Amino acid sequence: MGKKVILHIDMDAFFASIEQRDFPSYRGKPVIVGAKPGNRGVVSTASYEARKFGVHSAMPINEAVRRCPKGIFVTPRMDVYVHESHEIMRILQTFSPAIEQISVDEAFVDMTGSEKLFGTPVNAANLIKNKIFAERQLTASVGIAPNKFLAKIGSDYNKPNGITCTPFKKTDIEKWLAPMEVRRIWGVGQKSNSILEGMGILTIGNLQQLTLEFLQSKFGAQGVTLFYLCRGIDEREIETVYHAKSISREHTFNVDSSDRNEWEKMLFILSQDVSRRARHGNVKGKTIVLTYRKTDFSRYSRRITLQQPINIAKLIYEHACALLRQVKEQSIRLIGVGLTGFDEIVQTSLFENETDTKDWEFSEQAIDKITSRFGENIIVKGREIVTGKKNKVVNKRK
Ligand code: TTP
Ligand code: MG
Repeated sequence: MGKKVILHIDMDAFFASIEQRDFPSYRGKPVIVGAKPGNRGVVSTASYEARKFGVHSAMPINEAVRRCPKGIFVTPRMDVYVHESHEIMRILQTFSPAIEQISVDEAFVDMTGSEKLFGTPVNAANLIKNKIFAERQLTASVGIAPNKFLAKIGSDYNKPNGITCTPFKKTDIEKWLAPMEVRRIWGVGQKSNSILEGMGILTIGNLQQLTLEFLQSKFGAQGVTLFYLCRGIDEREIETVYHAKSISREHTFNVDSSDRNEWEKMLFILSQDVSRRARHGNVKGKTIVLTYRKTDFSRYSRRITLQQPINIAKLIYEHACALLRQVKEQSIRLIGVGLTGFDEIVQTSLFENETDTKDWEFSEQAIDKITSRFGENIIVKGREIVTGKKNKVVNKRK
């Protein structure tokens, strides 16, 4: 059986690069996107110029001011970033149908067997980077590997604007991974990392010395995963929308948010994204799931199951808002919405006015078509106009 060719694409300093693209006076300068200086919030991301001063994601914003007093501090424009994310995913879809988006600025693309179309994997990676740059004026880094785990390490290996092809042979892979820090392993959180550190396990090479039995006794199921990942063995498939059992999107607020209006606004953006992906995958779901994380990081979800499966953003949003009204929390850290229950089609309609639903479905499909031709910002929906954030971008496009 031939090896797979998996690419992991990760945009460089994503939010900051968009700001530098849209505001030319920021280019070549330290740009820090995040909470307003003077507040207790954190840095979302920093341009590579700002990183030279030691500024990085999740750092308290006031520490960033101390380290980089001449930095340009910018408040995030989430709706612009989410739309940019869609544009990039749309470009990736022109290279392969097997795409798995894993965050706002990164995705796996399965390029196995595409050599006739796009040449060698390195050539394909260059084509992808060039297309993103030509259409969106943004740079990305790409990892090329036989699996998802190695591809993700690869994209981070030579950032920004780099391409890294990891080894493909077992012994070379183990050697390549050995000197890397354990925290590079995707899924090793701070807790496991500090346990491992306490045991003197600092590198992936150290981890490779431990037996399966030992790792399992220390970490349970995660120990088994660690045993394989530290050797670069990862059998996970690309989970496209077509194979997924659910489609969801979450957002972590920079600081705990107690503003219900902000929660709803974020749900609106997230619902549109979930809806678009469901329409793209030609699926409808009966269950809408609202997820939130309390300020102590504990995670909760509420769900509603309809009689009729849907994929319309307006309905996903309305049901998510109804679920949100049942949440009595004062302040939350994360909010998300998901659609699931794809395969059970029920004949009866929940909606009194079936035509109304069909109209929305039709209108949202039309929006998909228009945006895929002219770009995301050509159309703004009610809620975005009300919030007023989009107007500048829309005018620019007109
Ligand atoms: P990343 O891909 O982790 O970071 P990045 O794209 O800014 O920089 P690079 O990949 O070149 O290292 O995250 C993507 C975006 O997600 C980032 O631009 C801002 C946002 N983000 C946060 O808001 N908070 C965080 O703690 C992190 C890590 C990212
Ligand atoms: Mg990135």
